[in-house]
This record gives sequence, structure tokens and C-alpha cells, in this order.
Amino acid sequence: MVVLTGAGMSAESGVPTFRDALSGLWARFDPQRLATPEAFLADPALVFGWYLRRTRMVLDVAPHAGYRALVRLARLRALQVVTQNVDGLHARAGSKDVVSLHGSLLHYRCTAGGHPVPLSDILALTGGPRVLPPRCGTCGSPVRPGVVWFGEPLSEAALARAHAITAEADVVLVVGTSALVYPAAGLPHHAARHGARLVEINPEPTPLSASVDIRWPEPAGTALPALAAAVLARDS
Ligand code: BV8
Repeated sequence: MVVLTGAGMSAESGVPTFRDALSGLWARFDPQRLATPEAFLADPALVFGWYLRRTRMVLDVAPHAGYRALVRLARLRALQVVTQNVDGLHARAGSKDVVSLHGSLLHYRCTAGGHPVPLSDILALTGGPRVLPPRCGTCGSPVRPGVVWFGEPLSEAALARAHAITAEADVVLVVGTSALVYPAAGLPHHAARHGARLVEINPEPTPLSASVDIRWPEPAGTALPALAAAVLARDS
């Protein structure tokens, strides 16, 4: 079983989905415009301040019952998580070997040398909502969040791993994604071409809905615990 998750997986933990309106200073921005190298170049303090706020926010929330259900399920069936999310909640809940397609809000590095910057240095930054990115101690270039921006390529290793495990999957649970962002949105089709059954767990229909075997129109925090309970009951 492969579980492909998007921002909707974190909604019930209180992390706004990517499509939810941005608030405060960023209210007038489209996240797809802000999550780009061009925006960072044009206004580094605006973009860096947005990521710093999001990093602080995800450290303040906890994985909900749906995350814990996936950890239980992984004890009953071979299960691999591939996520588009950058909030680190799968790992926080105890899921192992999570494939993070779009990087992480908990990792910062410099723009020139890719030198990692300790999260503690980032969290020690004061001020806001606009925060000028600090400079790398090694090469002096501005520090950026360790996420994949629109227009940037995904890590080849992560993408290759995601392709390999979805090609082997019997079932792919597609949870909480609007199925709009590529190449992640191509993974369910890749799995189906290799014989996988697709289950979509999402209260709303998406462009993927017409291609799935089962639509499960419930929130992740309801559906995943129900699934784990059903598998457990079947095994006992
Ligand atoms: C790349 C990190 C190439 C940053 C993110 C092919 C076709 C068309 C376009 C493209 C293409 N290839 C590339 C593109 C361009 C672009 C793209 O796909 N654009 C889209 C908008 C058309 N893709 C890229 O730029 C990618 N790069 O391909 O590079 C390349 C190659 C070589 C050299 C140079 C370049 C990079 C994409 C990664 C962007 N970074 N995140 C950050 O977070 O700030 S993507 C970001 O948006 C998220 O990580 C997430 O992946 C995505 C948001 O989507 P979702 O996760 O689905 O979330 P969303 O809010 O949309 O939906 C939430 C869903 O949950 C809803 O359906 C809702 O109903 C549901 N829901 C709500 N509550 C619940 C729920 N479900 C269950 N339970 C609930 N409780």
C-alpha cells in the first residue's frame, strides 16, 4: 500500500491547506506566486518571513488521528508514505522512510552552496512579518527554506523512489490532495498503469476522481482510523 498525501492530510491538525486563503501580510498573495524563486529574488524579506511563520506554525501543531492510523496500518500491511507536504507531520507521528517530494519547512540551506543551516538558528530570528533572510556562515549567500518552489525541479532521488514504489503498489491511497501539482499529481496514474487500485480520500472531488476505483468522500482524520480498524478487525 502506498499513501500519497497532500495538504488536506494536515488540515485537521490545523495547518491551512495550500488553497486556503493566506492571512495577514500575505493575504493578497497567491501561494503559487509566493512559493517561487522569482518571488524570493524580488522580495526576500516577504518570502522568508512567510516561511519562518509557517515553520513556527507547523512546530506548534500535532499530527491528528489519521496520521497515527497510518502508523498502526504500517504494522499490519506493507505501507509506504509519499507526501507533497512540507510540514514533517508524518515523521512526527512515527511514519518511517517517508518520501518527501517537496522538501521540508524544517530544513533551511543557503542559496549558493546549499550549506545546511541549523533550525535553531532560524527559530532564533526575531522580528516579522517581513524577515530578511540571514546570510550563510560559510559562503555568505542568503538562506532559503529547504522546499521545492514552483518552477524548481524535485529531487531526482525522491522522484525516482516515488515512481519505483508506486509502480510496485497494489493499492494507492490518495489523501487530501487537489491533484493539480505536477509531477506529484502524475503518480496515481503511474501506479494505475502498473496495475494498482486507486482510492481517493477527500471530501471534495478532484481531477483525479474520475480515474480512481474508490472515492471515499470523508476527511482523512475520519477515514484513515476507520480503515486501520477495519484491517485490524479483518486480521484478528
Ligand atoms: C517542476 C513546497 C520542472 C513549497 C510545493 C506539468 C503540467 C502542468 C504544470 C507543470 C508540469 N510540470 C511542472 C509544472 C509546473 C508546476 C505545477 O504543477 N503547477 C500546477 C499549479 C499546474 N510544477 C512545478 O513547478 C514543480 N516543478 O515540475 O519542475 C522542472 C524540471 C527541470 C528543471 C526545472 C523545472 C514543483 C512543484 C512543487 C511546488 N512546491 N510545495 C511550499 O509549500 O511553499 S507544492 C504545494 O502545492 C504543496 O506542497 C502541495 O503539493 C501543493 C498544494 O496541493 P495540495 O497538497 O493538493 O493541497 P491543496 O491545498 O491544493 O488541496 C488540498 C486538498 O485537500 C483539497 O482537494 C481538499 O478538498 C482536500 N482536503 C481538505 N481538507 C481535507 C482534505 N482531504 C482530506 N481530509 C481533509 N480534512
